[in-house]
Amino acid sequence: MYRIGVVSLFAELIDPVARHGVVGRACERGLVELRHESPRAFTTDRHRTVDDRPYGGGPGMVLSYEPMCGAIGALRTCLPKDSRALVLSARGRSFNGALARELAAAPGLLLVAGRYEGLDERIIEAEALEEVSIGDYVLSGGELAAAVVIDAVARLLPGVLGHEESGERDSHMDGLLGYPQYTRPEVVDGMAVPEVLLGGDHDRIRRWRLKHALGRTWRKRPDLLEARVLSDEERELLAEYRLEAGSA
Ligand code: 9WO
Repeated sequence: MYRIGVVSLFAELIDPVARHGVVGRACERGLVELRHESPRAFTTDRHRTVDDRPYGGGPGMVLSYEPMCGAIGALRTCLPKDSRALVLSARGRSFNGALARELAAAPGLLLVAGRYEGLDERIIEAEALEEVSIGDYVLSGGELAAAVVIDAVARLLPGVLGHEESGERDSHMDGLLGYPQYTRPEVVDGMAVPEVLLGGDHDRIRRWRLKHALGRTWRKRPDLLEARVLSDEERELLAEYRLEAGSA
């Protein structure tokens, strides 16, 4: 079982991740366990205070050390040793497929989602949290970023994606953008499904899908192609795509 612990102020943004779709089914099947702790549960004052004004002045509030470290410590007791511990932050390491695979290979995962102006820096130091960003923008909090990481990592865990859900994706299409998908009706508003997909020639369909995955990647994310060694077949299919697109 892959154990995930999340510290945040808003469980209502995290819990739904464990109730729906691929992650929900993985939790039901006991492949993934998702636990949440709020720093509010680790406050000692009457008002259950979790934040305070920043030293040095400035706008907003900062999440305080003791409640956050209390929540982190409580989750660490439920997580395997050597679990990765991340704080979701716009200034962090970019989250991508490689990092998702690294996290999926760990024994467990602790995610800390901040709010307001952020966490007291000593939390990050004392808990040796790795800062991770899902993109160059500022959100209202780290919870939605945590949900993204949970979903991307859970899909990579053994047994989570069934054969049909993985769509029999050929592993060699990994690292490429997806190919076009179609479903019924065969013709709608004068637009027909490509005839190759209507037949039963599986190798012809595979080649068509690979060609369009390569072509789309070339158009929209050429950087992904640069990072990839193309097979002879892939080079030939991409050349064919570019010829048809008039950009050879
Ligand atoms: C709040 C704020 C208020 C007034 C002026 C500037 C301000 N900056 C912030 C801010 O950055 N708050 C962060 C909210 C504190 C940490 C949690 N939050 C967060 C995480 N926003 N965006 C992310 C995030 C996480 C992962 N990947 C991209 C963005």
